[in-house]
Amino acid sequence: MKLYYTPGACSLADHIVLEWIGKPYRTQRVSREQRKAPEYLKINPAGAVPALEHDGWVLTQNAAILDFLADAFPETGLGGDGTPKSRAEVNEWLSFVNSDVHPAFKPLFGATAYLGDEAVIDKTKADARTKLRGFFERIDAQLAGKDWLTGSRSIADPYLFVVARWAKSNGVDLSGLDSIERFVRNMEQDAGVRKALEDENRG
Ligand SMILES: N[C@@H](CCC(=O)N[C@@H](CS)C(=O)NCC(=O)O)C(=O)O
Repeated sequence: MKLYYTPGACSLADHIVLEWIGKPYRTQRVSREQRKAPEYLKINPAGAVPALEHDGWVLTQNAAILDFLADAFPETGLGGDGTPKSRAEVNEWLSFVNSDVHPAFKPLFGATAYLGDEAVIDKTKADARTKLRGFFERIDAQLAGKDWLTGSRSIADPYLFVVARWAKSNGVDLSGLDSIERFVRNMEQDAGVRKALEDENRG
């Protein structure tokens, strides 16, 4: 398996999951510029990471890749305990992070620059931070008394780790959200997380 990633991007979630699975895999770093180059557009026409290559097959879309990894290695328990209910709960939180929380960062990552008016752009950023605070409050409530989003380690957790890091580096107020702070601290101590971060920092 080969993961195409950009350091610190949402592909870090897949990188951590590959570490947790513990089977051989390779990575290829893709810079912001390389993501839009013809060579990479053949891998992912969206010009985005992550992409996963496996036996000559290319899979894109983060949720699909994480689901694939969980289903291909059920012994890891990363897709739940094998019951439909548990699988659905994992997907519930994965979907929340992938399709609600992740896109809410877009104004903070420059998606509203086309507006060309600093005051209006700042307003879209402030609105994004408010919206994200609300999302993280829901996540904090879910994590109360738990180490993992669904109670046991799953593919949703490393994605949460990624967006919590983005929140910290983009001025989203996480004050008082103690369960998220604890979750991030625990993840930072995790051997697989540390290995993935070291690999991405090294390049
Ligand atoms: N819907 C895609 C979005 C992936 C995405 O937004 N990736 C970001 C990095 S976190 C990226 O590569 N953005 C570059 C771009 O979309 O131009 C997925 O879930 O895989």
